[in-house]
Amino acid sequence: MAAINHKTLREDEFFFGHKACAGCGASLVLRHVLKILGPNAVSVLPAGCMSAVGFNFPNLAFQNNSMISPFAATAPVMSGIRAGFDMRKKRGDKIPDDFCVVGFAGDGATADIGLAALSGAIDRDDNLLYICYDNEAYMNTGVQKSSLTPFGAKTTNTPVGTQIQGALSNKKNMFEIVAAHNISYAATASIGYLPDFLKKVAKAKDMPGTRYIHVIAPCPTGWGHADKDTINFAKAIVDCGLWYLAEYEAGDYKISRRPKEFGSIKDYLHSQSRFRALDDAAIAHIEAERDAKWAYIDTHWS
Ligand SMILES: Cc1ncc(C[n+]2csc(CCOP(=O)(O)OP(=O)(O)O)c2C)c(N)n1
Ligand code: SF4
Ligand SMILES: [Mg+2]
Repeated sequence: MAAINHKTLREDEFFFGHKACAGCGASLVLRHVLKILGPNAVSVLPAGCMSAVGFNFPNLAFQNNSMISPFAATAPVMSGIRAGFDMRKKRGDKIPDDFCVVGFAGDGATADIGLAALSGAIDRDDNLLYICYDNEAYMNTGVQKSSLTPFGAKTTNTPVGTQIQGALSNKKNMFEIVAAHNISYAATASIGYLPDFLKKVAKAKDMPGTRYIHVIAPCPTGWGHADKDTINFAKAIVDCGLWYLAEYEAGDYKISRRPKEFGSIKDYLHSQSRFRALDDAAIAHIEAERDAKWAYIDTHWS
C-alpha cells in the first residue's frame, strides 16, 4: 500500500459545493475519505448534517453515487447495496475492482438509533466501511444531546441552569463497543491528525468484512468555537487525552499516539461555549476519569 499523505492524495474532489457551515469538521471527513476511495465508492448517509448539506436538489455535492438512508438504517442499506453488486458480479456484470460501500453517519445515527442495525452488519461481517463522524450531538436538528455527547456539555436538552449543568452522562465508548463484536477492523481518528486518519482509511479500504472508523469532527456551531479553530480543537482533544487514537485488529488494541504529557483539559473545555459553565470540581472529575482510562490503556494495550 502506497503511503497516503498530502503529496500522494489525489487532486480530484468528490464532495464540494455543499452547504455546511464554515469550519465544519464533518465535511472534511467526507472530502478526504472520498479522495482515498475514489469515484467507484457508493456512499450512504442517514439523516444528519452531511446529508442535509450534501443533497440539495438539484445540486448534489457528491461526484460519486450517493444516497440517503432512513435515520436508523445506514448499515442495512449499505449491506443491501453490497449484496446487489455482489450478485451482479456473479452474473458476469463488470464491477470496478475498487468498488466499495462507505457509510458516513453521525454520532446520533451511529450510537443511538442505528446501533442495533450496525451491530447486525458487524455480526454478519458484511463487506462495508462504516465511518462515524462524531460531532458529539444531534447538530442538524439544533444541537441536542446524543449518547456521544460528553459529560458537562451544554445542549438544547441538557441546558445549564440551577438544576443541571450540561450533560449528566459520560460519552459512550463506541469504538470499544464495536471492537467487542470482534470486528475485522476498527479504529479511532481525529481530523486534527489527518495523516493518521487517512492511513487508517486507506488500510480499511483494502480489508474484507466490516470495518469501522470513528472520527472526531468538531462543529463550530454546536461546540461554540471560532470556525478557524476546528483543526486546533480536533488536535487539542487528542493532546489533552480526552480522545485517543487507536486501532483494533485481530483481537488486539493498539494505541496510535500516546501524548507524552497531556495538554490542559481546562483550556480545551473553557475555550468552547458548550463547556464554559463547568466549575473546577467538574473539571477535576473529568481529569480523574481521563487518568483512570489512560492508566488502563498504558497497562493493557500495546
Ligand atoms: C426516524 C427519525 N427520527 C428523527 C429524525 C430527525 N433528525 C434528522 S437529522 C437528526 C440529527 C442527527 O444527528 P447525528 O446523527 O449526530 O448527525 P449530525 O446532524 O450531528 O451530523 C435528527 C434527530 C429523522 N430524520 N428520522
Ligand atoms: S452544524 Fe456543525 S456539523 Fe452541521 S454543518 Fe454546521 S458545522 Fe457542520
Ligand atoms: Mg452529530
